[in-house]
Amino acid sequence: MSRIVTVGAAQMGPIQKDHTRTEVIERLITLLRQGHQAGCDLVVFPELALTTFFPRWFIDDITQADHWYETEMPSPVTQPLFDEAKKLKIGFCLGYAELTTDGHRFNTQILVERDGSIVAKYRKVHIPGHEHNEPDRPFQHAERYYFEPSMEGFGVWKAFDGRIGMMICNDRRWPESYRVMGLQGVEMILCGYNTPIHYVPDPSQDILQGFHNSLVMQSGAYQNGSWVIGVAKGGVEEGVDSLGQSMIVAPSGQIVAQAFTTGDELISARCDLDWCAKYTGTLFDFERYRRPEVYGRITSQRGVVID
Ligand code: CDT
Repeated sequence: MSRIVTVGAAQMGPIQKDHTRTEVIERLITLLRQGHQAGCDLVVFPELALTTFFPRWFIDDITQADHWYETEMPSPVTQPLFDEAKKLKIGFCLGYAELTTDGHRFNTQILVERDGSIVAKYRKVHIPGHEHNEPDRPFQHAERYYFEPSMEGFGVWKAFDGRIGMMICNDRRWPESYRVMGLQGVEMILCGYNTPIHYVPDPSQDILQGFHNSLVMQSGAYQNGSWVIGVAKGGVEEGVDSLGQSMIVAPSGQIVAQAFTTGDELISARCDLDWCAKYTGTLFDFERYRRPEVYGRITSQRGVVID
């Protein structure tokens, strides 16, 4: 038996500050059409796919940043993407900045089914970077100023004839993200990212960005017997170079498709969701082999405690 979902990882090149939403939506629709040509059931777009990565600038009055956020989804400007996807019978996953009616700001990703219905909304859990202006940096990574962390955590939803989970960028570096979804039987995890090559707090990590990216997604896939779809917004955006290397990772931990540019590029793979059971039914049979009785520290403490 096999349950095949053909997935497109729709990597994007940079979105500069003066690019309009309408221009960006046109690019997304082009990628969606490429996905249709490749026979995709689902196309995954990056984190903050509608705008430039605005947390690289700090502003004292956050309301001056409201224009980077979406207050409704779909909206008049994003509706053409929903319409085209429905017409092509392709689902999609889209990352964007969300401003709620009661004033909360989240880094959000939605999952849309082939019939155009929004089946799930995920809000980023692990918010990296800093809260305050750090003027000595070459660029800011003030996500902790612009977004509050989700209190909803990691869900898994029935969609695309399988069990689909989502995470966003920095979430992929944390094994807990994958495991919480693994414990809900996840079969495919969708993850958009914006990863600057230059890591200001420790530049020795710059050369390792690609290695760390594949390291975490390949191990997360393998250790939880899940497909992982990692999708970048790469290239030089407003002077900041960001990692491409979007990839589709099998439950074996193997990379089955990978982007070779840092621009708009669609890669795809036929993902057999039944392949997950080869891992979750053997080495990673959680019910048989996990030892939650000795994992208490994982949820009872946050930082390191030295006895
Ligand atoms: N967007 C995002 O989460 N980027 C982070 C950069 C970490 S450095 C502040 C990432 O983990 O790739």
